[in-house]
Amino acid sequence: MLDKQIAKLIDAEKKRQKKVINLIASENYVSSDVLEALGSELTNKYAEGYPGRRYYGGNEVSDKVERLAQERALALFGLSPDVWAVNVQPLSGSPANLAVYLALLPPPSSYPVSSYQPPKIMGMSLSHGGHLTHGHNVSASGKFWIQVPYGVNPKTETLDYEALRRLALREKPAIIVAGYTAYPRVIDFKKFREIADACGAILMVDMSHFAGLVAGGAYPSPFSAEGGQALADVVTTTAHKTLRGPRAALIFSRRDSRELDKKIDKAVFPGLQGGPHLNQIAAVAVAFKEAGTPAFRQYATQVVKNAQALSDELARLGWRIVSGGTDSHLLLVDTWMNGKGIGGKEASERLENAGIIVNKNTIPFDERSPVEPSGIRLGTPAETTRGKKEQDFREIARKIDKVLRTYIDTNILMGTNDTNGY
Ligand code: DSN
Repeated sequence: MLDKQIAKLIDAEKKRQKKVINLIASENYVSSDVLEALGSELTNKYAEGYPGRRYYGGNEVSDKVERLAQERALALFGLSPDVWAVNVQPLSGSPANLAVYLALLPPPSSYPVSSYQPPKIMGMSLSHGGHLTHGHNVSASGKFWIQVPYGVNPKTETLDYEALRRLALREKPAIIVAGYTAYPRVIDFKKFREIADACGAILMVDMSHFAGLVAGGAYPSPFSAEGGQALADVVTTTAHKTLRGPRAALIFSRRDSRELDKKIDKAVFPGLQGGPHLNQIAAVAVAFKEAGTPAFRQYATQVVKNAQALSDELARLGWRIVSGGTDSHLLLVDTWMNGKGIGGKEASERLENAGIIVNKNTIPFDERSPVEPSGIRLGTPAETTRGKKEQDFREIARKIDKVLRTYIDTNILMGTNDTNGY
């Protein structure tokens, strides 16, 4: 590369990634084929529109790339193109979710001004593990529409489907969103389907975090239940988390008389985006071919086993694991433990100094703030890609324990256990 400054920074980041233990639950390491597709000449091309319906000439290759990505996306999740459509153009997860709302929730202009009530999006609160785009008021999803927030049961720290049903029947949301960024347990999509049917809502599943586990058969499918029962109406996902692809997102929608797919296509382009990033779409196609292999199935199973080993060992060492464990690629550790431990911010900083990268995270019913929360979120996808197994994760748990205990013991000795301003 002629640009030495950027070359140096890329090299520094490459070295940093190699050196650390990466436990960020939403990160992964892509293959060199994915990188090659991302860095290809496809980045030079404008292809506004959809295959066969572009606004620029010269798109015969673009059409093939996009169609191949669509075919592979449907095949990866065992979906028939007669039943499901997929849009592979969203640039990332937040715009994908926004496109769904834009497509399916009636805009103010369709009502007389005096009678307009913004439609409701029922989504999990950020502090319980939801995502900003599930209706939080700092995101466009909570500014243009109204969030009906839900959370977990205070005792079990897991979803309480009866409480969800009552809330949905009372609030009558237009869309119910399932699928979270910091919820370690499996989601009962059948129960969500029943709740959505009971209140007439569209069921949207944001499977960004666990999509790779679904593809690898290590987590329940949000598309349909065993026996073929239809579950979600719309499924969004990013490609770069457990799916181990490039930064990108996709929207799957059920084909029926509601024409969800047509509305979603229009919302993505021209509603929200211009030209698709073809290099990114090609890289998605590459990643999805990789994710369809037996090796990826083994990877997905190992990701979950590793998270369980990490969780069990931390629990054995005395740490409180939110909900008592994990069924997925991530776990939440209550490091604060009512003031007897260490705040999440401090914990993540101490761990980073020791070469272990995690993120601070609120825990359900957190009494501290999102900037100084009570916990940390740990995930196993990235280190599992590097070949780590259960014994490696038990070792990582012991390292985490040692770093955090050293800090706590030092501060208790100094009588300054609480350094987070509480
Ligand atoms: N930032 C992602 C995560 O870490 O979960 C979600 O967008």
